[in-house]
Amino acid sequence: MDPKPTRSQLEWQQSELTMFLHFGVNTFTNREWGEGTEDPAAFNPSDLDARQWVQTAKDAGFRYMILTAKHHDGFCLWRSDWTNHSVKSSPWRGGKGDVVGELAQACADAGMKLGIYLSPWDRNAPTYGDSPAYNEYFCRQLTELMTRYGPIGEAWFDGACGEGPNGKRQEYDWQSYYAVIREHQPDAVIAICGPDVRWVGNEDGYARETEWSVQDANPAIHGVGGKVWYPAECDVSIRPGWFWHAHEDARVKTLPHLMDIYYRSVGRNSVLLLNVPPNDRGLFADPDVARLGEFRDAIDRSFRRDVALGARAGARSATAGSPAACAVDNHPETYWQPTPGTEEPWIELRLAEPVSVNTAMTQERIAEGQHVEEYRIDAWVAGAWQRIVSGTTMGHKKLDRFPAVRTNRVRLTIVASRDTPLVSRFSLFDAPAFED
Ligand code: FUL
Repeated sequence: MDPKPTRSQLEWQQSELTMFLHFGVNTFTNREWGEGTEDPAAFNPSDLDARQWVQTAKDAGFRYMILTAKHHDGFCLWRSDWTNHSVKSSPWRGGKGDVVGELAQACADAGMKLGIYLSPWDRNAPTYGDSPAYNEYFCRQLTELMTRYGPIGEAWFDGACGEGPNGKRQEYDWQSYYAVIREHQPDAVIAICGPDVRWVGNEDGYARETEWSVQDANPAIHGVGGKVWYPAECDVSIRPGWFWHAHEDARVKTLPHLMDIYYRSVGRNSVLLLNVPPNDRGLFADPDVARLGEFRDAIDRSFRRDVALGARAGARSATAGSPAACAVDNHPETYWQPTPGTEEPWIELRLAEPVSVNTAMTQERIAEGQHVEEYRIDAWVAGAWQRIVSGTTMGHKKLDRFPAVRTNRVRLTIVASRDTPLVSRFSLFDAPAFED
């Protein structure tokens, strides 16, 4: 079997950049994990404007925004019918406010996809630890979130639980949670403790050098064995903490750090989920907004000029209708396909004149699966081939940085592949360096 993405997984992977918003009582109590005993009156942002969040995210090129509708402390940012531990009991908007609703509206107006983080671990719910009763509570809350706010693009289930060995033990009924989402939001991807999107395994924003979207199924999550399409998501905060803290206004990650994260997440076949926490006014703080602007500008400057675009392209072998030129034509739908069975197929680009390059972008047509296991890139320098990249997986997007070379001939060789490789893009750039 050759697993392929669903339409929703494909759209999600192609979006590349997702924004995370950690916001709630912790924003006002200066904590990372609330205890569940906080007074809802603590939640009182003075100038909350979800349109500012969405506009900032959109300007920076993000396509999804995931809000912590409920974090571990159990406080709900929407008007749940099943608890009073929510915005209903806060002075914000006179107890009439709904943060999820305001964000949903701002997203709908801007063409942004909305995602929901709903923490399974709940330190406030009295039923937590009484497994069936809490599972029912969780499903009811999930149903509200999946039915009241229009289309939901992603549901995010955190695996964290800090109860410890003597704490409450809750058996989550994951399959019933998934059923609620599939029923009401069949196009949503279910992430982390979910079957559609996999946690990359760290909170630094870094994927591995070799990152397969094809994985062994987890029977508890997928209900089946064998291989499944299960792409990685890299979550990381723009600040040290997930929630806003005034003293971290001066500790927003530097541009070089963010660019390193970009290359090692988006550039390694993963989606980057970057957390930007609104402050106690209910706005993104100025340093974060400024950094996001620089981040967008840096990405644009890096990938503005693809020197391979439209280059004369030849191939060791190609199937009819899928010549090498399809990898350099700027059409994501077309691809170079070698004749099946060709050993170490390659494409070679001839540029009009020698240029300096230091970055390569390669992409597979993942709608048909992920196949490339090993590849290399060589450049013709001073009369000989010089190895500039040795890579493993490609997937949706692979970015490789290397010491600059001046060349007018570059060759991409697929050394090993699980099936016939379909290369939709081979691009070369002279990207600026970003260093602290
Ligand atoms: C973790 C949580 O415990 C953190 O507070 C944060 O929400 C992060 C994204 O996931 O598991």
